Order: sequence, then structure tokens, then C-alpha cells
Amino acid sequence: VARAVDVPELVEQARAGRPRAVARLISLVEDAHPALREVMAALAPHTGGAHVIGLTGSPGVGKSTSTSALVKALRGRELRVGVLAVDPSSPFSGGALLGDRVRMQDHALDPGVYIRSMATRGHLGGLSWSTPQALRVLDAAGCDVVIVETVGVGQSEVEIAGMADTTVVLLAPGMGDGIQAAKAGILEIGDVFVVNKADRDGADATVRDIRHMISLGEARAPGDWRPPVVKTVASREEGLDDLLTALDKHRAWLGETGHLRERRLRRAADEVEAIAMTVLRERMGDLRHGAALDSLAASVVDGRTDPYAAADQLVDAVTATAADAR
Ligand SMILES: Nc1nc2c(ncn2[C@@H]2O[C@H](COP(=O)(O)OP(=O)(O)OP(=O)(O)O)[C@@H](O)[C@H]2O)c(=O)[nH]1
Ligand SMILES: [Mg+2]
Repeated sequence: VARAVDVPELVEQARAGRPRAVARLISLVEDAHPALREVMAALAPHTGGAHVIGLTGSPGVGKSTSTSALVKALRGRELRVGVLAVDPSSPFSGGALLGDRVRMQDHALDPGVYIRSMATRGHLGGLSWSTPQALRVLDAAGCDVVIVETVGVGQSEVEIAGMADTTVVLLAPGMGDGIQAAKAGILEIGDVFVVNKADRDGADATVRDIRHMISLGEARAPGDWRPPVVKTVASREEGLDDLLTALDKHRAWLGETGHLRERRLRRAADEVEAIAMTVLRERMGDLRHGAALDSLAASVVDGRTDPYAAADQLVDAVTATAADAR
């Protein structure tokens, strides 16, 4: 049984920066709670202020260490920061990210930092559904910057890149990371590249590799964004100024060229689509368990109708259900 939620009160507290209220709102997202509709309606006028930064890279490359160092640098500028650690492979909150939590303890007592890990596997609608909603919560709660850290390489990273204003791809010297990045299609999604662990041999060679591979990409028109490659030693908090400068420049470029609005329009379209698909799937499910699909299936088997016409009828039935609901 869902606990009653005082949405206006909760939203007001979250907007005032109360961590418990923010936590509760993100839990509502994770639970796909019925009160979410009201929550999102209340948050909508207060969103759009945060610079959303996606941070991705192979396991162990230093994402969490970099996030922590970045948080510290941003706090040095007195900005409010949200961190969302997304683990698409884990069905449980917290577990896989426990190590990161320990690392993040530096910031545990800082009211200007909000850190949350979120597991999305098995979640209704998955990553594409829950992450943007959690981002909205942090955005509306007044975060100037929200960092989304993804665990693991693959499709999820490309998905996260679609949700960020600026995507940072982390690499490390050696390990053929540059080549792996090219293979994984990660070069296309990076707005800023970071060669972390620059205290190790081969950092300059990796920087050259990445620059070379970026230059092999699509021919760029004047005025297009050229992804910078920055060297950092996150564990010693070195190179963070260069990284912040690159992030600022990208944010400014986005604003000046209209790309920010373009990206956010695409993001909102994806979000609306993901929610609509979830709703449609639910309603399809209702029909499946009702008699509608059975009788359509019988029509197909008996040759009275074809599967396409039957599918059209099913879709029409779903739409009719929606009209009834209104
Ligand atoms: N030498 C060196 N080690 C680093 C640097 N940055 C991070 N590390 C170390 O690399 C290891 C992995 O760092 P994490 O920040 O956990 O890497 P991650 O990308 O978050 O790892 P996953 O979350 O498991 O994918 C840790 O032992 C860090 O201390 C660096 O700049 N130089
Ligand atoms: Mg990590």
C-alpha cells in the first residue's frame, strides 16, 4: 500500500534544499509512485537551471574519483551540486556503489551537495524513464550542476549522453582505451575528453591518440564544437581547473549556438515518448489480460482477419481506453 504523500509540502522542502525531501522525491521516481504525476507537475516550473554533465568511461578509469574531485572544485565556486550515480546493471540501490559512497564521504556533511545512487535494472521503463525524472528533481531542488555518473560501458552510456547537456568521456593511459572508445562509439558522444591517471606512463600518447581519432571523425564546420582533451590526476585533484574551463566553454557554446535548446528539446521528446510508451504498454497489458487480445488472436487463427488489421484494432482499443480515462 502506497504511503500518502503530501506533494506540495515535499516539493517546497526539496526546493528549500532539504536533503530528506530530495531523497524522498527520488525514491518516488524509483518506485514509479502514483504521486509522481503531481510531483512532476509541481516541479516543472522550477526546472532548466542546472547544467547536466554526464560522466562516462570504462570500469576503473576513475569516474568516481573524478566526480568527487569535480564536486570539490565546484563547491569551491560555491555552486550547488547534485550527483546521480546510475548503475543500469544492478537491480539494488546502493550495493554496487557502496565503494563510491565511501569515497563520497568527503561531501557527506556538505548541505550544498546531494549524492544519490540509483539502480535501474528491472525498473519499469528502465534507464530512459527514471533517470530524467531524477534529474528533474535535482534540477528543481536548485542544483547548479548535476553530474550523472554511469557504471559500465555500452548502450547505457549512449543513453545517458542523450540526457546530458555536456558529456565527459574518461579514458586512461594504456589499455588501448582510445581504440576501445572508438569501437564502443564513445568518441561520437564525447563533448569533453579526459585522460585521467595522467601520472602514469603514456598519458601524452593517449592524448595524441584521442586527438587524432577525433580529427578523423566527421568534417567539422567552422563554429562547430571541437571536443577538447584534458589531462587529469583525479586522485590528486590535478587538472580540475582545466576540466572546469572545458565544461564552462562547452556550456557557453551550447547557449550561444542554440544547441542547448536543441539538445533539451530532443531530451524532452525522448522523455515524453518513454512515458507514453510505458503508459501504452500498461494499457496493452490490461487488454492482454482482458478478452480483447484473445478474440483478436482467434480471428487471426481462423483466418477472419490478418495480424496487421488485428494489431490496428488493438491500438485503437488502447486509444479508446485512454479517451475513457479522460
Ligand atoms: N594513479 C592514479 N589512480 C587513480 C586516479 N584516479 C583514480 N585512480 C584510482 O583508480 C581506481 C579506480 O577509481 P574509481 O574512481 O573507483 O574508478 P571508476 O571509474 O569510478 O570505477 P567503477 O565505478 O568501478 O567503474 C581507484 O583505486 C582510484 O584511486 C589517477 O588519476 N591516478
Ligand atoms: Mg565508480
